[in-house]
Amino acid sequence: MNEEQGIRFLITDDDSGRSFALLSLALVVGLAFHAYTFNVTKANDIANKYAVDVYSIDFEHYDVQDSDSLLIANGEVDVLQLSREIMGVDEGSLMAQITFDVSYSESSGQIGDPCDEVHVSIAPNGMEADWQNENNILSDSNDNCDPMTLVVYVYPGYVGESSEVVGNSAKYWNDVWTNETYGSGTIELEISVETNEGPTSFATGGDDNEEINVQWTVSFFEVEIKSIPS
Ligand SMILES: [Ca+2]
Ligand SMILES: [Ca+2]
Repeated sequence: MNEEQGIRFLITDDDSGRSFALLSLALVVGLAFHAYTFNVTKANDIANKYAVDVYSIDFEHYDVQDSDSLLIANGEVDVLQLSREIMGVDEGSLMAQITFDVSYSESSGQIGDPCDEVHVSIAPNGMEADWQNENNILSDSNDNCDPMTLVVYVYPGYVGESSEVVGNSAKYWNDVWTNETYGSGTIELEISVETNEGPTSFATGGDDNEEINVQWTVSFFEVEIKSIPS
């Protein structure tokens, strides 16, 4: 007896009224069970599907700092290079930002010798950095001995503030914040000097160079990513 025959048998049974009622009851119970299992098991599936993990992202930052002094002749250009290797930091160090503080004063020692003109610039290449960042300061010039500061943001999106993120995996967020590519390569600071001679320069051999001091500060960070229990 197949299912169809079974149903027909029940319906066409002598006591068809009661059998039909039993069949209807069976169908109702079956549907109710189906609805129950759907609602309970599917609700869990749906909840799991849309449950999102929350992660805390914490940064710790440290600076590496040093300075150089360059004597640059009139009309000459000198280049200061900086890289992880030159700084002596680990290849995997995560670099956030580089700052060059450039300062000078007339170093000829001649009375009345005015400040020279100094131009500093960073070419947006050589190092993998956030060159499109609008807060970068890539060039400046002065002829009044005022200090100048150039800044390059290296790791895109890094502001150094702890945050909580929703979704994805711990590995995903770890990959986002441990990309060692940023900061790889060598950054070059170009410095050029045009001297302005003083009134007594002709008698003392002239003002044919300038001493430029560059202090560089490189900010690095470490990241810790933790899953926040829901
Ligand atoms: Ca001068
Ligand atoms: Ca000078």
